[in-house]
Amino acid sequence: MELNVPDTHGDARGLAKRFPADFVWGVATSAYQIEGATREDGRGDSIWDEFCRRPGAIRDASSGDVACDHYHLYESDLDLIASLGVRAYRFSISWPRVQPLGEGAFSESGFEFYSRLVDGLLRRGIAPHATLYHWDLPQALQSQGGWMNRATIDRFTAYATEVVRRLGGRLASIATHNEPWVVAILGHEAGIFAPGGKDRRIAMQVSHHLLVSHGRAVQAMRAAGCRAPMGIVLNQSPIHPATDSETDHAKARLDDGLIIRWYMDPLLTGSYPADVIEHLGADAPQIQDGDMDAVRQPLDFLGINYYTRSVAATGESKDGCEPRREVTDMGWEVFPAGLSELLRRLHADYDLPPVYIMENGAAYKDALIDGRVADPDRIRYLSSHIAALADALDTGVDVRGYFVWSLLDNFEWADGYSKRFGIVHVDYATQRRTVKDSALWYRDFLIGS
Ligand code: IFM
Repeated sequence: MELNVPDTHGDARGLAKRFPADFVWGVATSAYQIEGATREDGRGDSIWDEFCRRPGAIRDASSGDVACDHYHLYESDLDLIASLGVRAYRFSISWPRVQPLGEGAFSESGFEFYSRLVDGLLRRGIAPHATLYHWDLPQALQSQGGWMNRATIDRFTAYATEVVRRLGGRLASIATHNEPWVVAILGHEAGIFAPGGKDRRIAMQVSHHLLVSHGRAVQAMRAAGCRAPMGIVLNQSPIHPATDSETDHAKARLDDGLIIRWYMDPLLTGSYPADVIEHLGADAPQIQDGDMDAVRQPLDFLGINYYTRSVAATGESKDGCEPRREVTDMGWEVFPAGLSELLRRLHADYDLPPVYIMENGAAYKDALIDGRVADPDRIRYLSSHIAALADALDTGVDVRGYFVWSLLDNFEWADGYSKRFGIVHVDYATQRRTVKDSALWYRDFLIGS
């Protein structure tokens, strides 16, 4: 399909040349956001199925019940990925699809789906990068306390071990968790994501259990003989003070502690940042003997999801008169320089394993007109972030891969279907996929790489 894509092709090929030939270029999705078929083949309920039933929880009162119907359309979706020249695909495994209750019996049909998916990818020359937990905890485990209950750590470890027993030899990489900050804070303190909790102490305990479960799962998967590279995926952004005031600087430092160092420090150095522990006081998590050693497992890679920077504002600067900046449909500022800044900072502060940008992308109000979606803003967003990534590489950061979020428009959590992140448009009434101009740009970019 040749469309009149804005003239960025030459640039795209030039940009591609800034990366090594073995750099991994991919697209990403997650199970609950695209699969649908939530009640098929014995899949158990997840906390997101339950959360979506709560009046007012999801902006358009929708759910992932049908989503992109990828569970049924996966073969043609894999053809689509191949047609874009993309050679790596990041997806997540739905825990309740392969183990409906989160403990006990595994589902043969659930595992068969992922087995077919992985084989389908390999047949097309696309490397399968799996994430074990992209937020869809089996509801049966939530009924026993969810991630607040230490027993969930053991359940997750058992689930991870079974995944590698069945699929491990065919996977290009395995990430334990996607964005544990989001799970802990948006899900257990802010209450805007499943399971909808609003308690900081619980949220911080959950963050600790997520990290311990990461480490224990990695230990168990390696002990089971799995040789696939293992890591974790963190959402991160540099945090800038809104003004030069002391209070804004202090807030930026604290937010940096709560969002970046709270995860990076234990994973890479084996302890939580002392300033954050002090700030949390009675809300600091309870840590058992051996926990921190478990968290700090050698990582084969670190996954980073980057969308925007964060701005820390206090007092008056909160409603300050910042000039209006360019934002996406999420209201997130377009700030590509933040990606290189973040990577350089992590590289300077930690002994990093190879880094993969596991998500980067943008939602825009796309319109399908006469079979075409012209999305020049997304093309600019992607190309400017990829250029920022090249800058980071130039300064010596060991980045090995980049995945666009997302392959398809999909269920954007509490925003339902109101936000479109895909480089492929989905008409939810017909499930028709239309390649957006940005996907064609990415294809061209990949041809140059
Ligand atoms: O859609 C999400 C994804 O599931 C996790 N990272 C951020 C994306 C955009 O909000």
